[in-house]
Amino acid sequence: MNEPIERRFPRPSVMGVVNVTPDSFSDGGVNFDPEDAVASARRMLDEGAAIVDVGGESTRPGAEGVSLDEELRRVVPVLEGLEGMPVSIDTSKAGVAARAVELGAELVNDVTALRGDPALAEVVAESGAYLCLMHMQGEPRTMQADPRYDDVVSEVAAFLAERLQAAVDAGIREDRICLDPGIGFGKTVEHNFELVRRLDELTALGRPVVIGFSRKSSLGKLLGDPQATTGSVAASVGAAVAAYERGATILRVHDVREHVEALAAAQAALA
Ligand code: HH2
Repeated sequence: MNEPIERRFPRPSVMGVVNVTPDSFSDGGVNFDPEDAVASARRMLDEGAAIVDVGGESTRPGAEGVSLDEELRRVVPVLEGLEGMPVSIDTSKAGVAARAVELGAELVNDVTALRGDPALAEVVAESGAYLCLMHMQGEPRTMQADPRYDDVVSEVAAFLAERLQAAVDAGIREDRICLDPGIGFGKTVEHNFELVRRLDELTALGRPVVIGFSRKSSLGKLLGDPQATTGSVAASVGAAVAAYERGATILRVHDVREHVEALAAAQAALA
C-alpha cells in the first residue's frame, strides 16, 4: 500500500459501487443483504473493477444520515466477506473508516472532504490509506434545492485545492489523495456536464480525478425526462468515456463490465 495512488490506479481504473443500503438512488436494497453485497463485489472485481467502494449510508438527494452503529452493522459483514480484496469504504465517519481499514480497506472515500467528522483525517493519516476528497455544495438533504455558482468549475477547483491542503496539513501524504468534483452533489445538469467539459482545470491540481456520473439523474434529464431520478447504463458509459478522455483517472460505476469494455476500447483508440 506504499505506492502512490496514481501508480496503484492507472488511468483508466474502474471503481465498482456496492451500496449496502435500503435507499440508494439507483440500487437501493439490491445489496442490503451482506451475502448479496459480497457476491456483487466479487462479480465486479471479476469483471475488471480495480476496487469496490462499499457504502452503508445513502447520500442521494434528500437522504437523512444513519447512525454510526447502523452504518457499522451494514458494512462490517461485507468488509469481512471481502478481506484480501481491493476495497474502498464510502464513509464520512471516523469510526467506520477505522474499522474498515482494520479489515483491509485501502481507500477512504469521503463525500464531505474531511469536513464531516473531525476525527477522520487522523484515521486516514495514521493508517496510510488512500483518500478521495469530494466536492459537495450543501448537504444531501437539501443540496439539489437550488444549486448556484458564479463559475462552477473554478469554485469546485478552489474548494478541492483547499481541502487537499487541509488534508496534507493534517498529515496525509499528497501522493495518497485523489479528488472528485462530486457529480450530482449540489449541481444542475449543466453544472455536471460543464465539470466534465472543463476537467482539465481539475486535473491541473496535480492529483488523479475521480468521476462518478454512473446512473445519475442528470443523464435521465439530459435524455428528456425532467423528473428523472436515475440515468441509463448507456448514458453512464458515454459520460464515463468522455470524462476519461478529458483526463479522469478513476471512474466510479455501478455497471462494471460495460464500463471496463468501453474504457478498454477508448483507451486503445486514444493512446
Ligand atoms: N456518488 C455517490 C456516492 N458516493 N463518492 C464519490 N467519490 N463520487 C461520487 O460521485 C459519489 C460518491 C452517489 O451514488 P451512489 O453511491 O450510487 O448512491 P447513494 O449515495 O444513494 O448510495
